[in-house]
Amino acid sequence: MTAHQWRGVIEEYRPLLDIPADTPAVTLGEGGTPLVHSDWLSGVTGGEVWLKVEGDNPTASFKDRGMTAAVSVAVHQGAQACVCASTGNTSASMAAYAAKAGITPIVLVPEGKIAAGKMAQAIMHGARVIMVRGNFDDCLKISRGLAEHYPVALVNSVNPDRLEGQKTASFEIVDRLGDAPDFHLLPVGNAGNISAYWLGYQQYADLGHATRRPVMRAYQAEGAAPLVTGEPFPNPETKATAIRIGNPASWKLAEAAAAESGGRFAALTDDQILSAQRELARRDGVFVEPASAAGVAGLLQDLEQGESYAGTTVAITVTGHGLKDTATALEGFGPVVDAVVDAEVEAAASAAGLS
Ligand code: AN7
Repeated sequence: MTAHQWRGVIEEYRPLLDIPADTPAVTLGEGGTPLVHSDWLSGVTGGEVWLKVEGDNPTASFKDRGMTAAVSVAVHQGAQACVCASTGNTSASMAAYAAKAGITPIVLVPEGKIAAGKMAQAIMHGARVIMVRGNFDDCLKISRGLAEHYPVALVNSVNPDRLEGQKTASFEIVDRLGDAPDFHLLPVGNAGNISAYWLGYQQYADLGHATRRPVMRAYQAEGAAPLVTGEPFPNPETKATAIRIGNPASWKLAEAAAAESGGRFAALTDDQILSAQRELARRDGVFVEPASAAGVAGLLQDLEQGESYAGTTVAITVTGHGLKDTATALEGFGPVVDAVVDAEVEAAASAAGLS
């Protein structure tokens, strides 16, 4: 028997993607990520809670799904360089796919607000990294300006090809569960992901692959919660730097996803987000970056506020890997090693509480 080799989201789902039919795929084998049953959250809710673990993508975040599509189309159309604004994950992903394609990646990031792992990725993949004295929203304006006036392809999620690749995550969830979940929970920053998930769920329902569409519930950090308040945040602030975004580009699409699905947006404190991150790592064995825990923190907040998920199926996207930002993860702990001992079994046993 030959094991099935996952071919990346373009080849797995090409007939369902609205990209030029003959576009060669620039792929690193993205997608096909695990849907992990959360025993912890299923127990807490009395429902079936599944985690879509997007940190298991080639550059360790969900961004690779959209990036394979955007870079493939850009290269097919003759691009020699691509540009994006980023809070870190988009730039890491873009740099990798540009490297694979042999084109130049240019990334604009807010100075001092990028997790070390993400910065390392952009640098290792050969990106020209430009630090901007400003926030993500400023970086996006500049990226749009560069793409307008210079021969570089813009691959932020305002590029519709990004959503085409990104929506494959919904397909995978339905393929795995046999139908759409009742609820889908996820973090929101620039709002490309929620827009893409909704696109995918609708498409699958229209094709008859799912009998229903999930209710979309999306969560932001309270210091960067424009979709909750209805107003842009000129100075967004949160320890979950990935979603430190004050004026999401896909604002209208995200609002439509929430409204059409009967869903909503809610805000979380940084403490709620970081606590959910730790609990998820300890209880389910899934280590995600801070922003990625917002869906889990949101579920817990909903329960506290009297919401019930009993008897329902819930999918939660955990968007990026915890190794991207170990500094923030470890902030909540004291000394990271419990004990230092001499190289002896007895000493280790005693320190481990075994004797
Ligand atoms: C881990 O990399 O916007 O609502 O520039 O990295 O689709 O923006 C990252 C966003 C959630 C929010 N979780 O998704 C960027 C960037 C993680 C993220 C989000 C991001 P969108």
